[in-house]
Amino acid sequence: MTGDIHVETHASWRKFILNRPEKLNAVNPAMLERLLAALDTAEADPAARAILLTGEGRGFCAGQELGPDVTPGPNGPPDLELLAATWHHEVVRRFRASRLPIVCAVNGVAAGAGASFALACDIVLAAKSARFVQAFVRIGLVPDSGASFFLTRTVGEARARALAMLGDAIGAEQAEAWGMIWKAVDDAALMPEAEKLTAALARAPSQAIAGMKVMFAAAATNDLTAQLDLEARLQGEAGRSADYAEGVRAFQEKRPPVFKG
Ligand code: T3D
Repeated sequence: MTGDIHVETHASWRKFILNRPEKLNAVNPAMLERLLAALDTAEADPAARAILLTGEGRGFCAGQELGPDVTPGPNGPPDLELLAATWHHEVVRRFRASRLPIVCAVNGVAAGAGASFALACDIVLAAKSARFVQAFVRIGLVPDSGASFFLTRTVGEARARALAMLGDAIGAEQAEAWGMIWKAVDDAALMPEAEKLTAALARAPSQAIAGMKVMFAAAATNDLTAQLDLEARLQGEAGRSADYAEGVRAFQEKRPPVFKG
C-alpha cells in the first residue's frame, strides 16, 4: 500500500507506518479508511500474527488534521460526532477488537486522537523524546477516540482530568512512570526494540493472545464473578488448542515451544 499509510510486510508480522510527516502524520477520514483497510488485510492473512504501528518522521500522529473536515466553514460547523463515530472511534474499536496484538512505537509527538490511537494499542513503547498531548482543549474540544476511557484507567482520574483540562504535554518517561505506556526507550533503540517485541508476539500462542485481548476488554466493566466465568471459558478454549499441547510437550522435553496458532 502506498500513500499516507505504508505497510511493511515481514514474515509473521506487519508494520503500519503513518506516512504524512510534513503534518506530523495528522489523520483525515481518507487516511483512516486506508488504515482500516490495512487492518482488514492483515487480519485476513493467516501469516500475520502481530502488528507494529508507528509514524514516519519526527511525529507519531498529531491527531485529526485541522483541515476542512473539522474547521467550521461558511455553511456552519462540521459534524464532529459523525466524524468521530465513523472514523476515529472505529479505529479504536477495531484495534481493541482485533485478534492481532498491536504494538505501538511512539516515535515523536502524539497529540489529540493520535495519543488515543497509541493508547488503544496493546503494548506502547515510546522514544524518550516523544511527548503525549491532550491537545483537544487547546482548540475547544473534549477528549475523544477513547482518551477519557484510557487515561482514567491508566494514569487515574486526578491526572487524567489535569492532562485533559490543561492540555499540557508530558514526556515519554513521565508517561511510563505514570503507567500510561509500557516503556520509554532511548530514541535510537525504539524501532529495534519495538520490532523485537512485535516478532516475539508473532511467535506467541495466537489464540491465547486473542483471548487476552477479549479478557482485558471485558475486565473494564465485568464484576469478579463475570470475569472468572470469562477466564474459565477462554481457558477452556485455550486448553483445546494445538498451541497448549505444544507448550506442555515443549516443557516436558525441555525445549522452547514452537507455537503455530
Ligand atoms: O470528530 C472528531 O473526531 C474530530 C477530531 C478530533 C480528534 C482530534 O485529534 S482533535 C486534536 C487535533 N490535533 C491538534 O489539535 C494538534 C495540533 N498540533 C499541535 O498542537 C502541534 O503541531 C503539536 C503539539 C502536535 C506539535 O508541535 P510542534 O511545534 O512540534 O510542530 P508544529 O510546528 O506545530 O507542526 C509541524 C507541522 O505540522 C506544521 O505545519 P507547517 O506550519 O510546517 O506547514 C503544522 O501546521 C502541522 N500540523 C501539526 N498538527 C497538525 C498539523 N496540520 C494539520 N493538522 C494537525 N493536527
